[in-house]
Amino acid sequence: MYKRQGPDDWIFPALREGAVLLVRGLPLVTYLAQLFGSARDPLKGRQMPNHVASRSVNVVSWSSCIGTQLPHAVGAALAAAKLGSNAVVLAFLGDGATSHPDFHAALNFAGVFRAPVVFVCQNNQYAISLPSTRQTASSTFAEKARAYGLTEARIDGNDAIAVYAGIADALDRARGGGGATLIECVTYRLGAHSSSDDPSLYRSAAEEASWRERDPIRRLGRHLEREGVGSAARDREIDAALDAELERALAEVEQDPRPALETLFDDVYARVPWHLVEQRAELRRVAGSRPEHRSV
Ligand SMILES: Cc1ncc(C[n+]2csc(CCOP(=O)(O)OP(=O)(O)O)c2C)c(N)n1
Ligand SMILES: [Mg+2]
Repeated sequence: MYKRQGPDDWIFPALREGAVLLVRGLPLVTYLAQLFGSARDPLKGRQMPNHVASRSVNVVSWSSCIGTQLPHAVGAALAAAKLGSNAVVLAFLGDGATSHPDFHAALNFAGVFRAPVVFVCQNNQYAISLPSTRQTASSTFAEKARAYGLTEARIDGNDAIAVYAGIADALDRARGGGGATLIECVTYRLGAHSSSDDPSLYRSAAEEASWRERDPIRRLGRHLEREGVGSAARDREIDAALDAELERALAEVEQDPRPALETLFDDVYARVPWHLVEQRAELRRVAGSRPEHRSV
């Protein structure tokens, strides 16, 4: 049986792994508070709304600069090994990140120093509008592992069970001292890259339709149904329960105040230097005399 990820393991996400925080136990209201940047947001409203992160579940913030998380992940993995911890680091990237120098530096370090890290490349065929055939002349992304002495794996990314088994296998190998793995999960981005993207400008409806038939969620649903542990009725029940939970959490977080203005000065210095103490006091005076600047 494969071992699951442990609570001491770290996750360095790319653009599309937000749900992992909830899977690892972050309360939904905390997740939403970060989207809203409200007082309950552990990052105090300073991070981009969809860059949700939390130390409580060992998930670091992702960066808008594609690929920068990869050397950080290797550093964290090497640090864990040096400290004698059993922790392994799981680092995610898109196909687009493989052209960034950080990807190559990270894989090289991971190979040379046998870092306990697993790289998961979500090859969804496009980096915004650029197809993966223009991203690389290699026949696969997985084979790039070979040049750096990593184990390579290529998985059907629309097969949830294959993804689980492949990643669990690589985590076991890393934890057992067997070195790093680069996994390529072959999948497709059915939606737009972002709200400002129009995929109809660079890909055909027929291509989208062919991938829609392989929708991984419906595929897992069909599998569970065949195994006798799922059904369309059960899915509807789960959807309704989740919708209700989300509605409740949204209603609660919408009532939250904004972070207090003086929190602007928190978390940068262990001891706030004198000039910032002065500025904080000045801010309190100004905000106190101008209600529109008060935080609540
Ligand atoms: C270093 C860097 N270069 C360019 C960009 C602009 N950019 C934002 S997202 C993106 C595409 C990323 O593609 P991929 O890694 O495949 O992720 P996907 O959108 O498919 O999830 C690019 C080029 C950026 N954010 N950072
Ligand atoms: Mg991509």
